[in-house]
Amino acid sequence: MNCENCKIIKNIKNYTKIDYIIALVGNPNVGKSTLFNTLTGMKVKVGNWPGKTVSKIEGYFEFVKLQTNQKYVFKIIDLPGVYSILSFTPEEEITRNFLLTSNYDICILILDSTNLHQSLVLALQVFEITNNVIAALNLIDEAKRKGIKIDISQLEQKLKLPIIPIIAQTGYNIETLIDQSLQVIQQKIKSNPIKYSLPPELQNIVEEIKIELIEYYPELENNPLLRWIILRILEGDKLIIELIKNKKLNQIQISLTK
Ligand SMILES: Nc1nc2c(ncn2[C@@H]2O[C@H](COP(=O)(O)OP(=O)(O)OP(=O)(O)O)[C@@H](O)[C@H]2O)c(=O)[nH]1
Ligand SMILES: [Mg+2]
Repeated sequence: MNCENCKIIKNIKNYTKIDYIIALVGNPNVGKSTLFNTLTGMKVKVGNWPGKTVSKIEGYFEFVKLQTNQKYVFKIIDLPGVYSILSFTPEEEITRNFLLTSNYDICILILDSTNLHQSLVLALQVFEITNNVIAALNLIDEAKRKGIKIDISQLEQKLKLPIIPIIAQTGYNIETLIDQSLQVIQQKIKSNPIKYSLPPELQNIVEEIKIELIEYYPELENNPLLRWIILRILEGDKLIIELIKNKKLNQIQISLTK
């Protein structure tokens, strides 16, 4: 899977068009800004506090496939670190609203090798709203130091998406990460991440609400996010409820259907 013939060019200035947009998503402190800086050559603050990213930051880089001399300009967006996208904190709101309403070609989900459990809580929530996703397993140097071993191919089979081990700090394997992202964007590799199943009691409630909701809002019937929308209504999610009431749910990019 290595991409020896791929090159990343940072600090690009004279580009005429952007080919693809990447959104970086992950828990706080997993190395999103470090990866962003390694790819773009920018110097966004990294570290836990006070370097914490609380707004979205944009940068650019070029990806070149040396054998064919194909070149692609990428825009990359460093989103605030979040533990969930249920939209309770300002950071969660920025990240969640970006994933729902903005235009991006792929979401790179940064997983922390040293705290995989916490990373996967967020991952399952991201998989609910987009299929255009690839995972970067970061901090593999730290995991190795701590004696943590991760069976990547088993994790890939379980989550049903490509997972690329990287070290954002040194740039190890980042060409492969971008090459694989490109292949997912161009649909040469399929990413169809798992969706969690609901307990039967909750599933029944969702089905009941679905019938009533469609009666009032028939346009929702074939919306691939319908289950997710109903779960958000049950939680009292203000943004979603407002969008439904004002019949503005079409503002949400339904990237599950892309
Ligand atoms: N050893 C090691 N350290 C890393 C790696 N990637 C990032 N770090 C370090 O991890 C810390 C957090 O990195 P950031 O890039 O600020 O993390 P972030 O995900 O942007 O954090 P928030 O903006 O708070 O969400 C920094 O001290 C980085 O230097 C890596 O691959 N290996
Ligand atoms: Mg950051």
